[in-house]
Amino acid sequence: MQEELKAIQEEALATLEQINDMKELQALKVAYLGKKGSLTQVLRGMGKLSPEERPVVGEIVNQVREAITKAIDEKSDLLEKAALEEKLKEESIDVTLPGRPVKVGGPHLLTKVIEEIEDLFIGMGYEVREGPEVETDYFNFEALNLPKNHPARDMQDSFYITNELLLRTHTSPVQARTMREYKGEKGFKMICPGKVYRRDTDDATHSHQFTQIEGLYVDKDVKMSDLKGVLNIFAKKMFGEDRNIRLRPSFFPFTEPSVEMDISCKVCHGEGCSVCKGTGWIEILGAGMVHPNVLEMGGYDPKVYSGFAFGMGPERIAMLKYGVSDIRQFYLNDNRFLKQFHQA
Ligand code: FA5
Repeated sequence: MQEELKAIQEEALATLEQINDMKELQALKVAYLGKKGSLTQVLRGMGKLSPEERPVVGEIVNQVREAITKAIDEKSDLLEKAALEEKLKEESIDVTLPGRPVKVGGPHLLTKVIEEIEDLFIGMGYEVREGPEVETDYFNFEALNLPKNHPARDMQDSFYITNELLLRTHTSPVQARTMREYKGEKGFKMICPGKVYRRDTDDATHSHQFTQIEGLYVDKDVKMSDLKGVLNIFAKKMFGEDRNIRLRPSFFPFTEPSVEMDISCKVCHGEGCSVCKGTGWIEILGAGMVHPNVLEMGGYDPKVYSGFAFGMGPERIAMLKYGVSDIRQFYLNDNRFLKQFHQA
């Protein structure tokens, strides 16, 4: 029986040598140590041994079982380690491989120009305000010295929602709203960027929806020369020190006197070319001294307070600054156009 046990041990260890995966190892464990395994079979035969032989053989059985168990455990450790190494090898990352490029977006050109203008005026002490795009007839027109049936209402064709509500045609209603908030008690400087809507036919320089930036400075003793100074700083910072500005008389019902501001043409520097239609100048905004009626309706005493206001179109400014020849490019979201300005 001792021989038989030794043979089982040798056979088990030899088989173990050949094993290369966990399944086979499990099968081997069952074949030798399981309920029906070879070692168990031998143990069953121990009943036939004499009482003296039993402890001796029992001890040998235990030794054989221990030896086989130990060898199986060692093999199991080895296989697990090998499997782990294999997995790590498969999942390893080659850090020297070039990375996949991540496409980086950027703000829309119009957003950049609006933010640039905002920064410029914030630097001169202006606060940035907002107003509703769906506006009342009162704030869009009446509070700006444009009573119902006033012929100047035709200057801005409107999208009416009801008799009293419309999509605002300009950012000027925010002038009236801000004056009412300050209740005529103190001076202030504000700008208001935002979307506006007009029944204009779309072409290279007109859109039915576009943006404006309104500016308003109300205080005691604000003069036309202050307006000229601020617009001059704005134009030079925005377009370059070598550019000149020109104010032409104009008409807006909410300012008196009213002006339009031209900037010297970037291409011909005032000589006259096709970009400026031969005039040497390009119009970029409307402005003027706040009309006394508008100050009064806003709660300010026009004998004590005065103010200037301006309204510009950031699309037109961006077109001039970056050489964009068609306003519709701003709204098409064509990435070939937009990405040219990500680094601008
Ligand atoms: C106004 O809207 C006045 N509210 C501006 C103003 C404010 C004057 C304060 C005095 C005091 P105007 O209609 O000219 O004015 O428009 C101002 C600017 O908006 C224009 O100079 C132009 O740059 C831009 N603009 C006007 N219509 C369009 C359009 N259809 N598409 C794109 N830009 C436009």
